[in-house]
Amino acid sequence: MARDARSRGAPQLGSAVPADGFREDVIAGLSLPQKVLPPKYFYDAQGSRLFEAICRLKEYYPTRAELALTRGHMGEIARFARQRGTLIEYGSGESVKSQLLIEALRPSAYIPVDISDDALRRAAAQLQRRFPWLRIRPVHGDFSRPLKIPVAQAKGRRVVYFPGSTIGNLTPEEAHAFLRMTRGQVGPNGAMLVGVDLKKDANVLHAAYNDARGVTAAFNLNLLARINRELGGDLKLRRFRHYAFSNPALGRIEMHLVSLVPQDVNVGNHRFSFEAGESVHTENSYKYSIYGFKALARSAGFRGEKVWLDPKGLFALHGLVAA
Ligand code: SAH
Ligand code: AVI
Repeated sequence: MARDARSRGAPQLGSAVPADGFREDVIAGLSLPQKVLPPKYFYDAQGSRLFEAICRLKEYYPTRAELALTRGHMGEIARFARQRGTLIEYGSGESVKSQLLIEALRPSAYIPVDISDDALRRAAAQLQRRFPWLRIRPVHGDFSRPLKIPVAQAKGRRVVYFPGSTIGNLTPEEAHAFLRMTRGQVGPNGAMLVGVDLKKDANVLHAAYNDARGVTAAFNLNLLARINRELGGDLKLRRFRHYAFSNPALGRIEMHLVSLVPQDVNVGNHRFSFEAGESVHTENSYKYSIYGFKALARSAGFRGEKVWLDPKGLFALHGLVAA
């Protein structure tokens, strides 16, 4: 079903979101011995706004670091990606970094893909105002499943852009499958630019996911609020606490929501019991060494050709070419 965004100046939104799996995934995830909820459901309109607020927090370094490295190396990044091709961006959100890339690459088409209808619409309308010459083909879709991207009429080299270390929210196996899919999409002459957060001091990571103002906690808890809003749940947010910790052995930050009391919750006509201290695992955020990410990319059919770092060495942008 294509959603209509044909108000003046707004690019039309294509949709590749299959029949809503939110209810099924919530019921299945809360039925497991270790309860889980997939992080892709964070991003309803409220969740997207909260993520944008996280990006502006002093503790959350990845956005600033990636912006700094993109600005600092833009000439080289543009020579690597080449001008006037097709730019496909996954998890585009606000498309802030994309604006720098669009300015430098002058692509013949820009295809932002996002599960957040709200973020996609806002970004596409803003980009169209800023770049009236640009052909924008937004796709409302879920990249954790095979996706068809409308590149048929587009000319030039295909470059997939995946910034923000969103790849870190996938397990390494899911990241491998995702990279295989994009390798197929860019074709033999294509390339990929992937923003990847680097492994670092656990204290720096801890602060980034436990900010003093509680915005990350609100982002995490919004998932329960979304279940209440959309699935008729009766979860009491005050009975859960945000809990995020670094797990260096598994190379990731984990986010959980911990039940503060023994309780039963209802989602539609399903009931789930929580012990005091029991958690729902809501997100992993994997951090990769440069070598580790290149090895993952290689296993999916890419060759790591370039790596750009921010001045503090916190974050990496990988330039991959089809191997
Ligand atoms: N690229 C931006 C936003 C990163 S936040 C940045 O670098 O700041 C992650 C983005 O990915 C959000 O906009 C979210 O809606 C989107 N996203 C998360 N899981 C997704 C999925 N499975 N399919 C499509 N988009 C997804
Ligand atoms: C989108 N993604 C890369 C963010 C991250 O850092 O894993 C989401 C996030 N979760 C908590 N803070 C930010």
